[in-house]
Formats: sequence, structure tokens, C-alpha cells
Amino acid sequence: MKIAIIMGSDSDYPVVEKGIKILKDFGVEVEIRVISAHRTPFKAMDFAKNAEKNNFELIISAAGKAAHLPGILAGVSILPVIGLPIKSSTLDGMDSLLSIVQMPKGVPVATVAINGGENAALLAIEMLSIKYPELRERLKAYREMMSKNVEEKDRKIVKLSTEDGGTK
Ligand code: RP5
Repeated sequence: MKIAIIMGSDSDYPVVEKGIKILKDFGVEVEIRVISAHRTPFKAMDFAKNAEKNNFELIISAAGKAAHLPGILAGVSILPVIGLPIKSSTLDGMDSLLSIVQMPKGVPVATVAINGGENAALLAIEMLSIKYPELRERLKAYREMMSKNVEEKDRKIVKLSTEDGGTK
């Protein structure tokens, strides 16, 4: 199982990196590229045109500002595209979010939260799990681990608040 992560700039990497770790933990092969919709538009279209032939199963695309990259890739490729809006501007990422989420009908981009690198990876894994059942089992274990973490935090805060008389 192989996916592509295409970023508009290397400055998007700190957000993307969080997702890469999750994808690798789940055993998903990831090819990471910097390709810009504005600065290298023909390369972006070329990548999208050949993505299916090159055995990618879906594309995560991170971009900021006037974030056209996920839309361009989705327009050219038939593969599902997950758009990851980056908070990289003076507009707090609202520009990136709206540029990515407001696709015209016929060409969807599955958009996650601003700077939602982890959720972009998890959504990709959920999509892949339709084809690869072993990923579904790992996703269940991941959810279980998250629940346990929250329960542990709850236990700690209850203990703390009752010990110091704070919220008793
Ligand atoms: C977008 O412009 C990139 O995705 C990045 O989020 C933003 C800023 O790019 P740099 O000026 O840091 O290269 O194309």
C-alpha cells in the first residue's frame, strides 16, 4: 500500500511530519514531494496524471495561502485527494481552508482541519482499510489506546482535585 504526500512548500513539512509518523507506524509506504500548484504547475499536473499508473492509492496534499494544489491534483487524478490546509498566512489559515474545502461539484477534496496533519493521515488509513483489513484492526487498537489515554488523564485530574481540595 502506497500513498503520496504532496506539499506546496517545504515550509509545510512540520505539519505534514506528524501525519508521516502515524502512516509509518501503520506500515503505509509514503512518498513525500514538494510540488507547487503555482510555482511548478506543469509538474503538479504531470504527477497527478501519472499517480494511478505509479501505484499510488490516494494522495494527501498540504498547502497554504491560496491553496490550489489539492484541487489541481484532484482535477487531474481519479485518486481520492485529502486536502490539508496549512496555517501559513496572515489570515490564520482560513484562506487555505476555504481554498481547499470549497471545491466545485464533480471534483471533491476531502478536507481536514487547519494544520490537521494527524487526521489527514488517519483518514488516509481509514480509506485504505476498506481494501486492507489489517489496517482496520490497527485502527481499532489506535482508538482503544486513545480512550485509555483520556481515561488516565481523567483519573489523574480527579485524584489531583480531590487531594488538594480544589474542586471538592
Ligand atoms: C503555499 O504557500 C505552500 O503550500 C505554503 O504553505 C505557502 C508558503 O510557501 P513558502 O513561501 O513558505 O514556500 O504554496
